[in-house]
Amino acid sequence: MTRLFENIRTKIEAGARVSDAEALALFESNDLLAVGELAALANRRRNGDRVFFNVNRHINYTNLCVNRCTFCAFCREVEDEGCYTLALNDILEKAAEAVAAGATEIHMVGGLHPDLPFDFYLEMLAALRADSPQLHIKAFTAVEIDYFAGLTGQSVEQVIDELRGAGLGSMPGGGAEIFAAEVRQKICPEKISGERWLEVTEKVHRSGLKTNATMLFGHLEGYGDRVDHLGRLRTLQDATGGFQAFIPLAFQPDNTRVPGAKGVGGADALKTLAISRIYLDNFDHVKAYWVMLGLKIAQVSLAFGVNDIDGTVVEEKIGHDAGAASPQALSKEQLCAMIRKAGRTPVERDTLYNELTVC
Ligand code: V47
Repeated sequence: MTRLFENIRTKIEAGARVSDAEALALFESNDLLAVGELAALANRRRNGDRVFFNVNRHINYTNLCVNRCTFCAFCREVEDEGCYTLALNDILEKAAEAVAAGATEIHMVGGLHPDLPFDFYLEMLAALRADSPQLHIKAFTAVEIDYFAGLTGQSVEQVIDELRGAGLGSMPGGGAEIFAAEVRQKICPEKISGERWLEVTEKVHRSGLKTNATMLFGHLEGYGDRVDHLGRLRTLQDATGGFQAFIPLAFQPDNTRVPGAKGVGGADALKTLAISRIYLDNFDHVKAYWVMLGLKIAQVSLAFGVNDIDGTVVEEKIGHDAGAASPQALSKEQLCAMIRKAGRTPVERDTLYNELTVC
């Protein structure tokens, strides 16, 4: 094991790439602190001691979804109690509240609604841009883009062009789940394949839009599936350079239908964040999404290679419907204090990682 850590340290110092076999060996290691130290080294060389956050607001415009992913506690069918679709005015009001609270971004995703036409999404973007031009709209995922292409009969490229024309600024990293087909088939059988997610994302990057990438972990996948997932992202990033941040999402099991899944422990969460930092040498940012990790693990992860702690969020449904114990919102001051108390320098950023203020 010591030899493994020495070899990886040498690679990090030389700017050389860690192999899949080495990443797997790190997952299989129980020396959490040694893994974390390597990740902290990789991050320090790239990002110094600064840690990013942003002031944002999530808006989930609908929870109606034609897919029935077993890991998802958020989605509903039309006849289900608790299903909703926000009216355009409500969406605009939430965005206006975000502006008043100093937000620079809205993060908008929703279910694959059975009936809403593509024009609804174009109108929503255009109205948001007209009403709140100072907000960057980060919305939809490769899953929605593929769905819109199917709805309209247009190519993925045409769909992206129209969304961009209406105000789309970038895309979050959701819908990636785990690419490995056998597990994907069990947790989201109707969702587009991992290959299709990567293909659509490549087209989004080629159109000039930045995206993030996620990995849902702690359900039925094994370490090999995680390494496979990271490997496919690293390969696509080599080709396009279009990913900004990688966000491992810790699975929340409540109200879901994944047999036997128990959720993610702190050690596994920290190890996964750390190995992501070590392996993804072509990603600038690894983000700890505090909603799924909890505040304490998110803060500790700053010593395990993480350099971004996401945002103020304000209203979160996907994780909380599945039992996330984190708060709904954090203030800018709380985020700054979390980062400062971990001995790091908090930097407010915008969606595209322009630095706004050090707090
Ligand atoms: O795509 C669904 C995941 C994602 C559960 O790009 C679950 O900046 C845990 O993608 N337990 C949506 N995770 C959230 C997302 C995201 C969040 C924050 C920042 C960014 C970004 C992206 O949440 C879904 C799915 O992978 N998810 N159900 C669950 N039970």
